[in-house]
Amino acid sequence: MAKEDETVHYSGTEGGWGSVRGIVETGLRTRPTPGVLNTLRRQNKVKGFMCVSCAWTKPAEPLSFEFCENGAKATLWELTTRRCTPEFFADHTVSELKGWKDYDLEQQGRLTHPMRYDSVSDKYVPCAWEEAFAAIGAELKKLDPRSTVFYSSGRASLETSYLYALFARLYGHNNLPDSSNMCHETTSVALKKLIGSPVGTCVLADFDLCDAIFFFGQNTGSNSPRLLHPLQEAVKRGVKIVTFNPIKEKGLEVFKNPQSPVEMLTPKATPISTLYLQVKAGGDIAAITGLIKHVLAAEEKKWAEEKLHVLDVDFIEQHTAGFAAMKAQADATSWEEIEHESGLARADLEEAAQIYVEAPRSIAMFGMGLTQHVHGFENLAALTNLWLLKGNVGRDGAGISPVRGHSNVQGQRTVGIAEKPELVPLDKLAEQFGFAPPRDEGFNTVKACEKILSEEVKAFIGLGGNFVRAIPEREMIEEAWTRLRLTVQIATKLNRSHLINGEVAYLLPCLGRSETDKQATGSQAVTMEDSLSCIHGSLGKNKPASKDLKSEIAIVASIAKATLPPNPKVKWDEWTGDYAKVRDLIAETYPEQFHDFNARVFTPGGFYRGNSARERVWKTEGGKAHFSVPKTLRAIAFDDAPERYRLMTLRSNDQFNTTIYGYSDRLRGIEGTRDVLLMNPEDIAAAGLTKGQIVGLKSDAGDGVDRQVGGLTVTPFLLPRGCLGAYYPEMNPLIPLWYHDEESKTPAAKGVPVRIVV
Ligand SMILES: Nc1nc2c(c(=O)[nH]1)N[C@H]1C(S)=C(S)[C@@H](COP(=O)(O)OP(=O)(O)OC[C@H]3O[C@@H](n4cnc5c(=O)[nH]c(N)nc54)[C@H](O)[C@@H]3O)O[C@H]1N2
Ligand SMILES: Nc1nc2c(c(=O)[nH]1)N[C@H]1C(S)=C(S)[C@@H](COP(=O)(O)OP(=O)(O)OC[C@H]3O[C@@H](n4cnc5c(=O)[nH]c(N)nc54)[C@H](O)[C@@H]3O)O[C@H]1N2
Ligand SMILES: [Mo]
Repeated sequence: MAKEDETVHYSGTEGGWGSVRGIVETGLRTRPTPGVLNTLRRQNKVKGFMCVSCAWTKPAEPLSFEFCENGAKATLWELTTRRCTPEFFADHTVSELKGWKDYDLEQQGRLTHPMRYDSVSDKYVPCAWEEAFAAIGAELKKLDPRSTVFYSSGRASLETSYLYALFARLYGHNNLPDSSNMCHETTSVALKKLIGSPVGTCVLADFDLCDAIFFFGQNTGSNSPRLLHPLQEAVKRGVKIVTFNPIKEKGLEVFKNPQSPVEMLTPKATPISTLYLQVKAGGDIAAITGLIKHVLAAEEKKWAEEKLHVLDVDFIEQHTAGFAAMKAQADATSWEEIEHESGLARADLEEAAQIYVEAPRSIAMFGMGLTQHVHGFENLAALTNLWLLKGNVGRDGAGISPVRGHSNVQGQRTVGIAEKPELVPLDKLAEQFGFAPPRDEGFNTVKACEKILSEEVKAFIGLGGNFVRAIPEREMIEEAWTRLRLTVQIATKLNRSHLINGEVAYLLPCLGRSETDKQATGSQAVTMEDSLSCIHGSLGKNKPASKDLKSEIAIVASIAKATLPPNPKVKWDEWTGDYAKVRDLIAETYPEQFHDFNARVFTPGGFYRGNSARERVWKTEGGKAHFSVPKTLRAIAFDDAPERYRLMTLRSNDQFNTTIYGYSDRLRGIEGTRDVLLMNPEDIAAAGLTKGQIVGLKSDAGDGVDRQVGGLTVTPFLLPRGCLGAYYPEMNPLIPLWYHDEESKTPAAKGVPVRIVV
């Protein structure tokens, strides 16, 4: 491995003054409204508003500032005083705006008026809300419901999501892809199949009881920084943290708590990971198999010497199936193969495994580094194997804990945004609303893209998000997109997806979560579910960015009303007037989880909606937790070949998905640009390249399609050999649409086969 001083890196710590500066710089750029400090003080507190950044949980006893650098940036971004007005659209054609960078589009600020695309002038022109709803309703009525797609990004509240999904089903389809199809869908599919619950099994209290935490492919310092506080507390208690990540991410190395005067004013900082292993991209199945081999060897030894167990044999016996086959496979896998595939030394894997062996209670955490692979399912199956061995599921202080992305992405699934009809209580909906819900499987994100390419899809509604920027195969999709009959985007800020329009196109501006939402019965609260399955109320109090904004609920309900025939059980206006009534509907559909919903909205720390796997009730085929035999040791679906690299598409510390706040990836030491290609110095030399050289990348997926991105500066970086890093979403044109997890169809954005072009 190359040495750090030969590479670009950050020499500070996560948190500390750097994160304070990060917030201030975003503040200077977005020019937030006065009173922003009061808003930040209310962030993630009871009766406050819930952060629009990540989905990490909101504790019952919050810190005095329960927000992080990136949460503050997200709030400042929403509270900007900049406005993207009808005058702006009068000055620029849509074709001209297509030439702008994503950053510059969003920098125009908050959208203020409903706009209709006028193809004659190639401009967005203002239109009245009622006119927009009537026109969209008229278009939808003419279409076959199954030729339409209702997408959602993971930000909309439980109330909006429930009504949006209900609208789709009343209209006649299950085409409800959402951002989680590109994200933790692998988790939802794998954990459901293996332990019978699609979500994580931990609660916050588990972090106070565990003895070890293992991180796989999750960049806490940038993407869920508030999680660093419980981690820091855990480290202080002596908890061992082991990280598997091709990149040495700062947040998992050391943390300087920006809320601790002692740490801010002295050189003091908390080291986070006890052991940090730079696994090859796609090498986790092999690495985990190595850990399993060591655990099994430790069991044999302990039994031989002391007649005691390392494994939780009672748990395995009572609660699981498939142990013998899994063990046989691990025994048959050689250490040579494991070392080759993981890029890690046996001794290091044994050291990590010994921490697992010795820890009475362990938590596994993971993110996109496991889910966004062709064999992402196998990554999670391997991890589940390891966790079942010691009964680390369904026990206090232990568990499997995916770190979710968008602030309500998990909750949307909970209340019906799902293309899979079996995940939704359709009989209950039929009874509640007096209709026959569609029972056929709808489109997920990849399927929606395929059907847009084949022109079977005619209309697309986007409830937030930036679909054409977030998906793979961008260029092909953008081209097909213009053949859609109808595109409707509900958004807060202008982005690329708003510039690729169907024949009839509307851009509808909505309130942000931090803003007052006044309806017929007064100011409304909304709710969301965090990564640990706790539900929180959120109350916006800021003055809306424009008097012409509507809430997401009002927009969804108005489009639905303009589309559907009257139904006495479906009361769009009444629901829009009082969101508590929507919560009553949710409670009626999902009584086990949402009983007394309205009474519990502002429970400190949220209310826990429960998880069967935590109770060791396995809602799986056969009623047991499943060990499985990995199909492969490599999460990437192609062989090594000369000049072929594994590209990981990465988030910087200065973006939220496709929203680019700025050009500073401080925690990786990259400043002023996003057009970089991170590469091991030895690979740079071996490829005959030089630091600073401008190169391009070409997809090497072997399907004959030419996919290229150029203009990248070769940047020496501490990565395993053969792995490259570059930023998402800029690299998305390189990812074939068919390159996704086999089981869940999550695009494989972390192991893209590429070549370098000079
Ligand atoms: N500030 C900020 N916060 C965010 C977001 C944001 O963009 N900005 N996005 C939100 C969303 S929607 C999501 S889903 C989450 C995403 O948060 P994460 O799950 O952290 O996702 P990424 O940043 O894409 O990458 C995760 C890590 O995986 C590592 N990695 C890549 N390939 C592999 C591999 O094969 N094995 C292992 N072990 N590691 C690998 C990368 O080095 C990186 O550190 O964050 C959410 N929070
Ligand atoms: N190559 C590659 N591709 C990826 C990933 C990757 O790691 N690598 N990650 C994937 C992941 S994990 C995800 S989650 C997706 C993200 O995909 P999306 O969720 O579709 O994208 P975002 O960038 O989060 O959407 C940003 C837009 O949302 C709108 N918005 C913001 N706030 C609100 C609001 O309150 N209401 C409404 N209606 N709109 C709002 C704004 O207009 C903003 O421009 O991308 C995926 N794509
Ligand atoms: Mo995500």
